[in-house]
Amino acid sequence: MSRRKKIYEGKAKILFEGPEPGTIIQYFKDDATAFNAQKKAILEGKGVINNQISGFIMTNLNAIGVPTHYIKTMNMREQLVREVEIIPLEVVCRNVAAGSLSTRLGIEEGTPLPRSIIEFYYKKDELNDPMVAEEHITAFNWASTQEIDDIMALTLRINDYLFGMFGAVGIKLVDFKLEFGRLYEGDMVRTVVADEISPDSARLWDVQTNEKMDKDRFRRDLGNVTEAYVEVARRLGIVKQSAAGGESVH
Ligand code: ADP
Ligand code: AIR
Ligand code: ASP
Repeated sequence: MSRRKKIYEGKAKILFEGPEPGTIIQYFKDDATAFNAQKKAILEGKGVINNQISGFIMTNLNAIGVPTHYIKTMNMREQLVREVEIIPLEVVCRNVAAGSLSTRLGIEEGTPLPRSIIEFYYKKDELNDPMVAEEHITAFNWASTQEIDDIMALTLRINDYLFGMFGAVGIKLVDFKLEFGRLYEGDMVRTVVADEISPDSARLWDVQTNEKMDKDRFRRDLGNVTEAYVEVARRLGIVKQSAAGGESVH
């Protein structure tokens, strides 16, 4: 396992060369970071659960015809994905006011938004991922107008699908972040969903109690972070037991 070539180590994942050209292995670490890695911790088991949740969601997206980088889950912490050229944007979709939107616009957390809102952030840690407009994206050639159109259409489809999927198990999809990449297939380039979709990259609230079941538990020192992620996986039917009963991933 350790003889594979490491391509990149990020804050939450490591990328290794995959078995075939054009593939890579995403290894999910237990590291948690927030506020651009100013706050750090190891949350035992987080990587395992995010690997399972993200694999589950990507499988479902592939099944409904939303193209993603995901090929298959290899083991508890690793998944095989297609290598893409990452478009340097963090695409955030929001249904309910929270986090930076609440801070920036003075809208109380939990206020439903009149419609789903898509925002773009320039993926640049040194700059703290600043929010940008389409004008910046096209002027600086981070993505073409066509790619922005594809990204917006895919993001809205994903939001519709995930909102329903989480809603069915009593979870409100408040907001989430997506990354997209360019998948080169011969002369063709396709825009596909990359990275991960997990409680690290989404805000998930219990519908009944509004209890947070996502990375805000870590950001805001609410405790029981991994336990909340396991509960998300349990409700989605990915793990069988509750955290207290000792989960089993299948
Ligand atoms: P970060 O780089 O922000 O610290 P991670 O620790 O999650 O984040 O590292 C994963 C990195 O892999 C991210 O930079 C992400 O953009 C990149 N990535 C995700 N999916 C793919 C893919 N299919 N091909 C190439 N790079 C990818
Ligand atoms: N996000 C943005 N950058 C990294 C991540 N994980 C996610 C957050 C939240 C949404 O994007 O986890 O679900 C909006 O974040 P914020 O901080 O802009 O309110
Ligand atoms: N993951 C990013 C970081 O490490 C941003 C965040 O989720 O707060 O800072």
